[in-house]
Amino acid sequence: MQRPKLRSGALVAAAALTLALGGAPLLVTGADHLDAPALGGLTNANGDIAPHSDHGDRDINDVYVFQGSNASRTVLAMTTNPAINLFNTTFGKNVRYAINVDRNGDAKQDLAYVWRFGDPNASGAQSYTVTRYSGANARSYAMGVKIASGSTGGSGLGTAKDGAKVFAGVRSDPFFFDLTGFLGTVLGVGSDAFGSNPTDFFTPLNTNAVVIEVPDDAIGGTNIGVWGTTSWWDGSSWMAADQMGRPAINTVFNTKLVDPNSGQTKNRFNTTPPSQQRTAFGGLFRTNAITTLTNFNAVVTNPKFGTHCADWDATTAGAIADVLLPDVITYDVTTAANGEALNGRALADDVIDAELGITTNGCVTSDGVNAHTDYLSSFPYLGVPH
Ligand SMILES: [Ca+2]
Ligand SMILES: [Ca+2]
Ligand SMILES: [Ca+2]
Repeated sequence: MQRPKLRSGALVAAAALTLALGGAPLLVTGADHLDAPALGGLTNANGDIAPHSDHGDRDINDVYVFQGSNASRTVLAMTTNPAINLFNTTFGKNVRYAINVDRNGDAKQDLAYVWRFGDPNASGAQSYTVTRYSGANARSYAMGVKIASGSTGGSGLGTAKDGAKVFAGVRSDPFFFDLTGFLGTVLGVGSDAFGSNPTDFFTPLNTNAVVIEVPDDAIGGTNIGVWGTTSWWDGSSWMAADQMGRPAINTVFNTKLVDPNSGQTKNRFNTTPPSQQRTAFGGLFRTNAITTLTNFNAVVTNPKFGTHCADWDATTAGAIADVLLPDVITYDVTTAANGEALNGRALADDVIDAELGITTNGCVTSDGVNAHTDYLSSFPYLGVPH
């Protein structure tokens, strides 16, 4: 397989995405792009690969939390719907997009910012609102306060109360990863390999994004946990759709390498509250993480990952699993984020390198690609769309 030339056109890019997704049970789509069958997922009923989904508007790609350009402010961001410049889709009118905050370490929401969207107008722009829920309402959405409204057209910036800044609309996808190199090295797919002219698959791709920046006081805690959730209205009730904190947890640890029902497990992971992720379904998610960590280097075929490298012992793997579950981003809001050190996640943090190191017991510590160069120094921080 030739290295995809994404800039040569949307059709080629879509084909490349299809090829890239085709052979990969691990880390396939990056962080959490289309990570489960219920989101449209990677495969259809025939087992064919589907790089795009009718439910992509419910799919969370990545979640970020970091210090604003003013150190007394905190930024929460979530990207949704991958490769949107290839498929020209919008936010879901029937979807709630929530960024959740836990203030007391129990992995249950104490604060949530929820975006809702209207129908696209003739030019594709959508009106939006942002509602702030706190306390028990952050879990039930029973009663909230509308703090902002705006449109995805133009700048995407909204009008906000209480010193907040808000954004919703299309941005350059901040995520970076040598996807084809990973596929070649780990799975023997194609002719690319890690360390061989590393190329960032995500450089030309756009994504939808919601971003909010608030004074630290509005967060209401110092050491917090952050994760994103989406839910959709099925006509009679709200259904949980996607969920993620740290990148690629569902993608890396709930795979067919360790779980014969990995599709069902991925759906369950996305709909199990973080506070129950260690114990739900008989501890399945924790077991899968441990099994992956104790077998990863041995089961992948490339010698770099194979017998040359030892896997984690079970005790250490259990300790790592208990750090990674519940799947929330832990962050001290008084500090600059450092995703590699599991403290928040800034746009440029090389979380994939960190995750490669963790998963391979230090055997592979980089995919060879670095952060994008199009991040902004001020709100909304994510780069302008391609
Ligand atoms: Ca996802
Ligand atoms: Ca809590
Ligand atoms: Ca990297």
